[in-house]
Formats: sequence, structure tokens, C-alpha cells
Amino acid sequence: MDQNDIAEIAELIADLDDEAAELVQECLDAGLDPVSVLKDGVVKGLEKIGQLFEAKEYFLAELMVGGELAENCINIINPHLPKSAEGERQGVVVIGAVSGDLHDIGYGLVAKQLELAGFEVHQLGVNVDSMAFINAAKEKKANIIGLSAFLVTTIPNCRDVVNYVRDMGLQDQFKIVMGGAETNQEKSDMMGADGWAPNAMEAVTLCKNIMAAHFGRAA
Ligand code: B12
Repeated sequence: MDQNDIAEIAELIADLDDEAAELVQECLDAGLDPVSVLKDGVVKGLEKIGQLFEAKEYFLAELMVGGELAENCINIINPHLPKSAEGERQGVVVIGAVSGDLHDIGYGLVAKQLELAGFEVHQLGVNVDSMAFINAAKEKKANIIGLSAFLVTTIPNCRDVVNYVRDMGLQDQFKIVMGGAETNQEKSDMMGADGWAPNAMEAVTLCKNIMAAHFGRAA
């Protein structure tokens, strides 16, 4: 088995074919890199579904089936992902999808990678009210609040959380990072967030850098 089989996973997911999950298992059993199976297989497949949706070849039903299929595949891959070598505990993160947003696959991957890198992570779910992020951050004594937004209509809700944190004078206590399909560094800067990352791997680097710069942890 090789990289072609991983590319085939992306095709099967884009075709909404259940056999994707079996091929994921076979690739892992054959010793292929689980990070590549995730990134070049499952996430690529979801990207293709997004393109088909945009081209009006797929509709909401297909997005839902594709989302479920991807989640099944991710559950198979998760136990195989490599743990960070460092034993030292990193900071505490609360993370979820902002108000109005139901996309949880992306931030779920971020949460998993952060956990593997030694962070204590609390997943707050989807459609999380702006104040609920802050209340959870207080309750869990978090260092970082992670906001996930996938829709042009929900991205502005990230700004609410940033503003509430500032208005409450909590900006030194909680640092805010954001991400999600339709976000970018520019939007993050514009909203006053403390950082943005395009994917789960870079989210780990971002959060580690924030811990080093603001909470005195080794980077
Ligand atoms: C699957 C899917 C769904 C599923 C979600 C299932 C689930 N359990 O999550 C369902 C069916 C619910 C859905 C619904 C809708 N969706 Co949808 N969906 C998708 C799709 C195909 C994949 C999303 C996904 O999970 N990708 C996989 C992950 C891994 O994505 P990722 O971006 O690579 O994730 C990384 C980064 O974003 C980053 N990251 C993510 N979160 C965070 C957080 C932090 C703190 C950090 C640092 C980083 C970070 O790290 C992640 C991991 O590496 C996308 C297409 C796309 N290109 O994204 C459309 C897409 C996001 N959806 C879209 C739309 C329009 C909708 C609907 C409005 C459709 C409708 N007519 O009802 C609804 C809205 C529902 C709602 N209120 O949220 C549009 C958004 C367009 C826009 N400009 O706003 C997209 C882009 C499709 C398209 N091309 O048109 N969707």
C-alpha cells in the first residue's frame, strides 16, 4: 500500500462511499503515516466535498453524509496519531465553534493535536454563545480560548468574544486564537485575536508560542 491508496481515501470520501473507513484501517494496518492518512486522505476528501457543494453538484444532505463519514474515519485514525515527545504539561485550552456554527470536525482535530502535544483541552461543542467561552475559560482556569468559525456569517462572532474579554479586563488572563475554513490571518488581526492558524499542526505551534510569550512556558 502506498500514497495512491491514501489519495483513494480522499476520492472515496468525496464519493460518499463507506469503503473509505475500511481503506483507512487497511492503510494504518499497512504502516502508512497516520498524519498523511488524515491530511492527504480524509481532510482532502472533505475539501473535495466542499468544492462539489460550491459547484452545486452536492447539497446539504451530501455535506452531512460526508461529515459523518469523515468523522468515522477520524475516530479510526486518532489512536494512531503520534504523541508529542515532551513530557512537560502545556497550558489549558477551551475550544469550540462560535455561536451559529455547527462545524465541529476542524476544531475537533485541533483539540486532539493539542492534547497529544500535552495541553489540557476542554471541548465546548458547537454553537457556543460568546459569553459561554469566557465562563468556561474562567471555570477551567484556561490560558487560551480557541474559536472555530467556518461560515462568513459566523466569523464576526469571534469579534464578540475578543471584545467581551477586553471589556471585562481579562485580556492578560486569556489569549484568544481562531481558525476555520473561511478565516485567515488578516481577519484574525482585524478582530483583535491573539493568533490564527490554518490547521491543527500549526495551531499547536501557535499555542505553544503563546504559552512561551505570555505565560512563561518553554517554547
Ligand atoms: C462537512 C461540512 C459541513 C457539515 C459539518 C459536519 C461537522 N460535524 O462538522 C454540515 C452538514 C453540518 C455543514 C453545514 C453547513 N455548511 Co458546511 N461544510 C462542510 C465542509 C465540506 C467540510 C468542513 C470540514 O469539516 N472540513 C475539514 C476540516 C478538517 O477543515 P479544515 O478547515 O481543514 O480544519 C482545519 C482549520 O480550519 C483549522 N481550524 C479549525 N478550527 C480551528 C480553531 C482554532 C482555534 C484554530 C487555531 C484552528 C482551527 O484546523 C483544522 C484542522 O487542521 C466545508 C468545506 C470546506 N472547504 O471546509 C463546508 C463549508 C464550510 N460549509 C458551508 C456551508 C455554506 C454550510 C451551510 C450553510 C449549508 C446550508 N445550506 O445549510 C451549513 C451551515 C451549518 C452551520 N450553521 O454551521 C460553506 C461555507 C461557505 C461560507 N463562505 O460561509 C463551506 C466552505 C462549503 C462551500 N465550499 O461552500 N457543513
